[in-house]
Amino acid sequence: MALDAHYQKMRHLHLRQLFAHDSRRGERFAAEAAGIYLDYSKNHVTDETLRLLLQVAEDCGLRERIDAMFRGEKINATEQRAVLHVALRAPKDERIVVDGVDVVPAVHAVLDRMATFAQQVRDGQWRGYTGKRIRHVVSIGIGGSDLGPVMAYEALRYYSQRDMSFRFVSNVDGTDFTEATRDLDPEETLFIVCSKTFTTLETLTNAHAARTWCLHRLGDAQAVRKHFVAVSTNSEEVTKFGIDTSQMFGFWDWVGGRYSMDSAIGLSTMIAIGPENFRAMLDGFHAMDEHFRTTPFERNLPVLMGLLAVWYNNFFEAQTVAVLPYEQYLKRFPAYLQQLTMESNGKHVTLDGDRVDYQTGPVYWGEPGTNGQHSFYQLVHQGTRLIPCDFIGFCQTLNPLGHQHDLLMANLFAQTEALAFGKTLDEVKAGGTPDWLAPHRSFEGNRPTNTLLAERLTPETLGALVALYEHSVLTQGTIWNIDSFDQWGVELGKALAQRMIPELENADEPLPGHDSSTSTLIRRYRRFKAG
Ligand code: G6Q
Repeated sequence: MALDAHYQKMRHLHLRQLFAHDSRRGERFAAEAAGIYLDYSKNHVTDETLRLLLQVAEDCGLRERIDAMFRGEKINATEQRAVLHVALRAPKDERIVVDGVDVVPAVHAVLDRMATFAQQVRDGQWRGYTGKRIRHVVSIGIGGSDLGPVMAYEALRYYSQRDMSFRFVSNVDGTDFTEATRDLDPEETLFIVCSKTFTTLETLTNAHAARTWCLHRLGDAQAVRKHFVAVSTNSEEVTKFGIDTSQMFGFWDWVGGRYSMDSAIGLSTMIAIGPENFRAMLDGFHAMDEHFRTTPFERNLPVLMGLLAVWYNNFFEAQTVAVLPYEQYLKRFPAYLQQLTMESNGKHVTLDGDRVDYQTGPVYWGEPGTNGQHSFYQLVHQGTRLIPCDFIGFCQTLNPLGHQHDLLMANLFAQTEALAFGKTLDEVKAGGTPDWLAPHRSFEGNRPTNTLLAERLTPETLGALVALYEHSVLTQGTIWNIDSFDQWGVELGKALAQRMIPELENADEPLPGHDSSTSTLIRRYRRFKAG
């Protein structure tokens, strides 16, 4: 393949050479959309690389797949479902048809109901069972029904209603629920139980714990009506739990868990930042959707980022991608992206059911800057592995404090510069470092980075940023010919634990069929669990 031959040439080229060769490289290898500026010049690419990568995108049918997704076709083949998170942010006058039904009116009907409810909670019209104002919102969910809301709340905390507190409970570890609620007054607490299926062990267990906690204080089962709402696609299970469907906010099977933070799963976000800001976030998502759908691939941010990820993954054999936001509010963004990227593209079978003979999704990880600089950046700068990094920064801070924002951004720009250009042995020696120490103090550089720069962290920017990664994931998955929208590995975990629970709870021998390691561990756990 032409890209293989091209890679053989590129692998010997240093970023220093690429920049020396073209004084306008920094301006040329950049693109902008929906308020996000992407500088991808510090990557191992030339015009020829891009031409070849874009050709791969064409050959793999990326155009057709994008169009199929926006048309509501069932591109989640293994679950036979449409993939329509883009419909969640479609304006009212758009038409997106699934199985003969335009889904846009239903999306807006739910958004309107959410807005009414969110407003009632925010302004104190919705009161607890004893008449007290709701001051605390606890969202219970896990995976796709948790990571998005947590990330969005943290990211947009600046815009949140400050006289309310927002907590998130996900882990079945009782510590999570206990710590989240220990200082809360049940009379002032609203639980939002978020579960697409409403059968997930962790969420249902925590929801029952919440119910007990609430009723223990409020006494009357009627109180549930004032202190619990549900977000789900499964009205039957919601009713069984004891939440009236009039207090349920729905969504649809064409919204994947990890693509659902802008559906009703985002109810806690809407209560925190208000309906207007929530709609602004949806506008940001939509602006990036439109960019992705309509812009030629050579200027298309998600396509470019997706192709770069493929380039490093499949040619440079990079195993991971680091995401490094220089913005404290985005501290949970890497965790959110881990699910989005790794649950989507952690697949080893093609859409046709064959085992792949190439690498698919890389490991995503990261921490906010500048903290990471004082820990793992060492390996990024001087380790033996190639780790492409996405740096994310904003020109304006939401919290001006002296000149701290300049300090923050100086660090971001300096890191990407150092990673690309390094410091040669000669430069180090010229600075007076003795010969024996110079190898330790020199930096090869040539480490690739993307820089994403936006004006200011707003609900719109956050929406655009998330959509950017969502569509980059689709781009990568299309080239690898995998289903980015199923998650059979997660389903396996759900089934396995269910089978084992009784074995831990009763005193009999572990059931036959376990390996010797697992049965020994079960026996040991049972022996010591009573303390
Ligand atoms: C996401 C996954 C998974 C899911 C959770 C929670 O894409 O499917 O993370 O979101 O397992 O599932 P429920 O929302 O059904 O409780």
